[in-house]
Amino acid sequence: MNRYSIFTLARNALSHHEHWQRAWRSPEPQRRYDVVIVGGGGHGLATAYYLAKEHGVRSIAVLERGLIGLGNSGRNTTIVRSNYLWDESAHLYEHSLKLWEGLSRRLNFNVMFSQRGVLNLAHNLHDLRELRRRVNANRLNAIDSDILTTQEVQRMVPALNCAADARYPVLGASLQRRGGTARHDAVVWGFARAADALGVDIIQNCEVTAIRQRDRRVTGVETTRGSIAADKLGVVVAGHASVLAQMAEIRLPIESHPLQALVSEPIKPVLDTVVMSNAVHVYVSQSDKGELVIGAGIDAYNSYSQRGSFPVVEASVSALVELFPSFRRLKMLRQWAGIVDVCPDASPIISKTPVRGLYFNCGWGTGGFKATPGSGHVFAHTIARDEPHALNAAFALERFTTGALVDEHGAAAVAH
Ligand code: FAD
Ligand code: PYC
Repeated sequence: MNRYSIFTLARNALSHHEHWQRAWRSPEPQRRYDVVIVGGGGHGLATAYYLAKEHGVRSIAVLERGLIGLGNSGRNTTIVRSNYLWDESAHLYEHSLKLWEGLSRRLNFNVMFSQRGVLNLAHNLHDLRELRRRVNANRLNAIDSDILTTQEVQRMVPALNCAADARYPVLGASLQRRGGTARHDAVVWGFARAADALGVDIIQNCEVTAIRQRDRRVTGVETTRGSIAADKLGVVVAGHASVLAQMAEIRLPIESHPLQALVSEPIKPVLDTVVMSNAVHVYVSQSDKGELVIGAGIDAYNSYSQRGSFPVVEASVSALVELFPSFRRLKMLRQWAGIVDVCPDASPIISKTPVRGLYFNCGWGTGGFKATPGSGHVFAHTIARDEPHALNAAFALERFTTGALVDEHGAAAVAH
């Protein structure tokens, strides 16, 4: 912390929380920008930051229909890891994990990245074989990944029921020690502040209602705050990607589903790692506040409502208390959902489109938080150079016509 930050902190501590300097400006939209990013989640803000920082683009706006970070970026369970099966995904997510490792320093904002490790449990021989296969693939990509025995898992997570007669016996687990969690709001705020400092206009309460194009070249957008012209348009709207694509007469191979999470009342430290079970569709970690952060698989139906249905939560909590019998007595504090956009191969789309100057970044489904810095980094490259970064070339729209899918259903961690 530098001298300026110490004095600022002391002044704010004594100020009764009044007259704080805004972390980012609230400018009126200009009539024209070189690049407009639609969507003020972590991915959109990271894209704008890297466009300004690494590609020298000086005229950028991020348009957000509500307040930044209130989409999936502020609704997720914050798990970060890079242990994906296929080389293409492993390289992309590992690029992101490396950026996470220096992010607080780079943004001068504590994103509370905590490398507490991520465990994936095996409950039968097939699970174990599948995890071994992934661990071996990870190691070939120089990604840290281990298989733990039942005893090692029990030592690491004493509260987990590893008894041989458990409803879901634990035959072992994979562990990525460099994986963990980060504070989701801080990631959004950190990128917003850093992008703003580089001159990016972050415009909230500004919904894009139409995409303008001439001769299949983008010319700008219509918004609830007027028309804005742009040479290039990057769309990063998570659960609403299909809606924006339709505005440009493009059809994406995406389905939108609710994905739910919930937290318990806060308790003393009981779990210092992340535990996931793909087979029983539940995962859990403990936040710094002491709440257990619990998640489920997607709700199977398509919807744009950020709610989700009770049976999904009920099934996940039933599985959780089988795995952690002592959690039975906890009260749940709150539940919520986000809308996730899922591709047929459970991999993202980071791509140019048939409309020149129009780029889409979407389809992260249940797993895009971990990709926030990496996604922004390669998407900025794609937009600035009008060609994919080497790390996102495999994630172009063309794969749905060539058939070169990157099937990550096994590593996606949450059932869909
Ligand atoms: P968002 O944060 O949703 O941002 C998109 C923004 O676009 C929104 O703010 C929205 O308001 C805006 N927008 C939409 N339409 C318009 C429009 N017409 N005009 C202007 N703005 C518009 N991933 C992990 O890696 N680990 C996890 O543990 C994890 N857990 C999850 C748990 C839950 C319950 C959910 C819902 C998701 C989880 N995810 C997880 C997935 C992750 O949250 C997302 O992949 C990621 O946050 C997407 O970020 P984003 O910036 O693309 O989207
Ligand atoms: O992608 O690791 C993940 C994840 C965990 C919970 C939701 N997504």
